[in-house]
Amino acid sequence: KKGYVMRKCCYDANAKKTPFGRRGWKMYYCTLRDLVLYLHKDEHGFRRSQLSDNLHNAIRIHHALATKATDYTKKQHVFRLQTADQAEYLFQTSDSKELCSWVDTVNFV
Ligand code: I3P
Repeated sequence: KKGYVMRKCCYDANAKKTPFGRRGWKMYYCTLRDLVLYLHKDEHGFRRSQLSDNLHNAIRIHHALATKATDYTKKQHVFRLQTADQAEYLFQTSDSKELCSWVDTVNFV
């Protein structure tokens, strides 16, 4: 699965609160491949010239959990992703269908 999403970092690994200044929303082209969510600035992230940003923005989703973020009311169609290493992110998708699709894909991959 792939597509544009907005992402906000809430907690870094080991449940360490993401520092102020790195908690903003940012748009990424998100690709789920081999149990890794790759976040690229556009669709061309797997080109050789852009491969280095793969490493910085890859989220391993083995033993991760995605849930609809019904408690987050500032934006619509948002899900929360909790990873095995206790990081936490919010992702905003384009509509309710995309929201379900991302949540199911992450949880049942
Ligand atoms: C964050 C940015 C986020 C905001 C977050 C800010 O600032 O304004 O949009 O989250 O609030 O810290 P920065 O870009 O400097 O990191 P919301 O959109 O959810 O309000 P937070 O600290 O309450 O998470």
